[in-house]
Amino acid sequence: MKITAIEAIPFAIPYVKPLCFASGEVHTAEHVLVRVHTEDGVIGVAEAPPRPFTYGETQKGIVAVINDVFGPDVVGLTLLQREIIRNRLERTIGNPTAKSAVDMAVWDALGKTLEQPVSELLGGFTDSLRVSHMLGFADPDVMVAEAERMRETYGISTFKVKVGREPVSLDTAVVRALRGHFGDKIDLYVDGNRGWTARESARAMREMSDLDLLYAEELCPADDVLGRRWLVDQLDVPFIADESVPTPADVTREVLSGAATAISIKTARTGFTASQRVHHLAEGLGLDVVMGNQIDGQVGTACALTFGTAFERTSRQAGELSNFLDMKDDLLAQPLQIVDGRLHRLAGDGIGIEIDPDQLAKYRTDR
Ligand code: MUC
Ligand code: MG
Repeated sequence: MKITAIEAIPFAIPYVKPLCFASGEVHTAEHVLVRVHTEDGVIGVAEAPPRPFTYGETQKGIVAVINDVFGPDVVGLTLLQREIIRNRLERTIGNPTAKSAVDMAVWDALGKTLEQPVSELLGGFTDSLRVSHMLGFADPDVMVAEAERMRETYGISTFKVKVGREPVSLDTAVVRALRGHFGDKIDLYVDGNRGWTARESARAMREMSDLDLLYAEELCPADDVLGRRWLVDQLDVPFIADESVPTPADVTREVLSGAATAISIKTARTGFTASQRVHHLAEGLGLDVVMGNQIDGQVGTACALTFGTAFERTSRQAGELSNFLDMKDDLLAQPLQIVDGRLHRLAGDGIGIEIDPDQLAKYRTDR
């Protein structure tokens, strides 16, 4: 079970259409495939999606930090020494997606070595999740048409609408159009990616108070400390902390200060090891959690599915597991299939995915 090498392979797959939101936009999945090799010939895989506008990581930076820092930290340890691995990776405060991809590739290698699915090693609660789809910025009729297509083609009926533009009526009009078109056939929540001030957020939430929203996510910056508490205090829906809680300690700080009342768990950001801690913390505090999407490809989505199916609390709400559908292509030998609005756990050991070598050769950018 000894880890002998870690590879960080950059690849680029274009999107059919860009995903735009208050903090940035994504046109191409310029991700990093991480492969952990063991002395037994097992290879664990995971992917790191750099989000420079959120965490400051870039594709080149992820490759460099894995090759120069995290790889040497981890090579020579065994797959069972995950707390030592975590301890060494956590010496670095930043680089959340690079650390998480290494952590999840180690878990994948462990599952493959033990011939067990990682979802069962983590908790094994259920075998599928309801899927929630993220709708990026667009005009109301375009958003309604996309939601209609997602419902008809994949049976998806939960939508997270990106908001945070000025004036707030640009976004509230979209949410109103979706509710008007679908009535109570869909569930809706909104994510501002810190685009509004606390005052704008309060105004927008008042304008949408008749639209039966499930949640509001990261509408204004957590650094607007008192404004954010003022906002969260007046809402009658849970307020999800996403990019303001990259570590379990951030969850404690934000929740105990009244700046959030629910948590987005993103395996791209906290891997499996730290996501377990975030989950347990949320359970102890009695908070809702949503399996979030760091605009993951199919490898990353399989990781979110693995974690989300492991626990009762992570499988209560629809998980954000569908934005890989906007990519032109992907790396998996067996593409993920959303059927009747659900994604089912994969049959194989580990995370349950297999990388198609021809697809990797086609999209990797280091050769
Ligand atoms: C989300 O939930 O915010 C957009 C930016 C990011 O960091 O993640 C995505 C989705
Ligand atoms: Mg978010």
